[in-house]
Amino acid sequence: MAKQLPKTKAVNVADYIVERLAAEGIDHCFGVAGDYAFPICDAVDSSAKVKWIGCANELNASYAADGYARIRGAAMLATTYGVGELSAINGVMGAKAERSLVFHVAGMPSYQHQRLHKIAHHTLGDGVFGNFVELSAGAACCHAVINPENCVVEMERIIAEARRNHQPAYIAVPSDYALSPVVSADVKPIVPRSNEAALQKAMAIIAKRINKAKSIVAFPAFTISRLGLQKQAQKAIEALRCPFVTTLMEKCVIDEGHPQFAGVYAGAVSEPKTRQIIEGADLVLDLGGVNLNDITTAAYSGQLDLSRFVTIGLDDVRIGDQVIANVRLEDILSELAKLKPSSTPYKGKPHGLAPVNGRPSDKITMAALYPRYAAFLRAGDTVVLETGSSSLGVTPTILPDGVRVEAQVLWGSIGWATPAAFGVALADPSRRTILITGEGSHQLTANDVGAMGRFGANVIVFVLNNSGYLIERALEENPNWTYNDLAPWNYAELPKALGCANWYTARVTTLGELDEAMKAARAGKTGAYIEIHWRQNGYAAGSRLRPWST
Ligand SMILES: Cc1ncc(C[n+]2csc(CCOP(=O)(O)OP(=O)(O)O)c2C)c(N)n1
Ligand SMILES: [Mg+2]
Repeated sequence: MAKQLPKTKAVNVADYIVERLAAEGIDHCFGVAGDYAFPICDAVDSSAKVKWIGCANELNASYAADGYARIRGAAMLATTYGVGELSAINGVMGAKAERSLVFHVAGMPSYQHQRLHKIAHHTLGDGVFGNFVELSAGAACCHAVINPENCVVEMERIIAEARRNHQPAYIAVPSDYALSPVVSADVKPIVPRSNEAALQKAMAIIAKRINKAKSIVAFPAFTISRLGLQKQAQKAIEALRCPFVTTLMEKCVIDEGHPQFAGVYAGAVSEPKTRQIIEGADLVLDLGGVNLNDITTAAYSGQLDLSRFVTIGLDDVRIGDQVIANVRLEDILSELAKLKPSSTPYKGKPHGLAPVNGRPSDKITMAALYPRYAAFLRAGDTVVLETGSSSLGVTPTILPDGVRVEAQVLWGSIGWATPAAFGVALADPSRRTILITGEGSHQLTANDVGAMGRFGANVIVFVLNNSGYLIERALEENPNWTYNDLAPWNYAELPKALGCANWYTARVTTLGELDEAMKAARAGKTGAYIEIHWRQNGYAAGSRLRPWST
């Protein structure tokens, strides 16, 4: 259905922007208010379509918007000039790295004051007003400084460009222009589409490569879930009948119980069979542009031959040195789904869940914790994983079908997962959101557990309290550097202090207590917060030791 643009008659710029973003399927706006942004905040607060979600700070708001965008396809973030938008840059830049579409709307000082070079608060006191636009624009794939005349046209341009790249867009709005009536313009929404001839050309080359290949493997990328193309990717892979392999960034993008699933590829630390399937394949069909970074390849180990790749990006297809532009990933997937190769479908060995082990009186070990997470999770859950030992431990664990996983593997900014889980929970309340975080990461952004309570986001939070930055201790020759220590918070008391009414909370040290707490958390209708206490007697140093797996 064609998108309806908002009516422009007697509408001010701020209202128009909010209405236009609502038409992109956005019904929440994460942010922190500020005077330059008041017109934007007012427009959201008075909108029947978009709800204001005040966060504790702009960094949290940007992470929450990223989480929301991953589920809904796009999100809105509102900040004030300089002090607000700069605090959000890490989160917006992470969204850019990880291809999550956040519309970052920032209120600027008025055009009047800009024109007169006034010395104003939240500036460097130099009468210059372009300093921060450049910085915030650097965290986006496109940007616009809005005025009443360009508003309608510029909004279409940046929405189309942000959709094409699936990355953030930055929209700066001077506070007086925000309140001026928008000037109408005759434009239509631009929907990114494949060029038909380019699509046919790309498909002919791909089909030829498929027919020639003795062995094919599909490599669905994280972008598949960012764009909401999981079903289309699965259909394509089923039509291809080949095995598929994922990296840590695509954990559970298609169910791990799928018969064609051939395991998680992580360079030299992959299962030998998984490694052989992908490294030995004649043709690797990269669906969406996999990110072969140091984390996903376990420090660039393994031997992937990139000359055997056909890479289907969001907007182009690359085969060796040949690039075919203007071809959309979703169109290639639906073309692939029509193929009928003659081979029998690949059928891997079933990947079952690890058995739950240990006695109720036993202290919690990581070897006993991960199978418990897997047993706890069920279809319809979305798990948000934080960077640190937890994500390294959970990602190799097979999880049940129907579980969705979100992690920030490439950008890896600790503190991301707590607000991201909040955004994920608001984006789809029909699913249960589970946050798994280390306590060190949690300390960066834990204040927005309060926002979870305030806005009824019933997240189940697991905080692993292991006395500091365990992952860093493991990477260091000296595990006892004091910079890996933390203030010893009473984590399980946070929800109460942060105003989360009736949340279930527990602090557990034995497996029996953990099992009880998991049961109670699952049964509850409110949020839940479980602090898992884990201690090791002395820390083993050296990256070859993996304390998170014992
Ligand atoms: C914003 C940011 N600052 C610093 C780091 C470096 N860093 C990576 S993991 C980590 C420690 C995580 O500790 P915790 O959350 O307690 O997890 P653990 O490994 O102890 O389970 C740090 C400081 C980072 N990735 N991001
Ligand atoms: Mg820790």
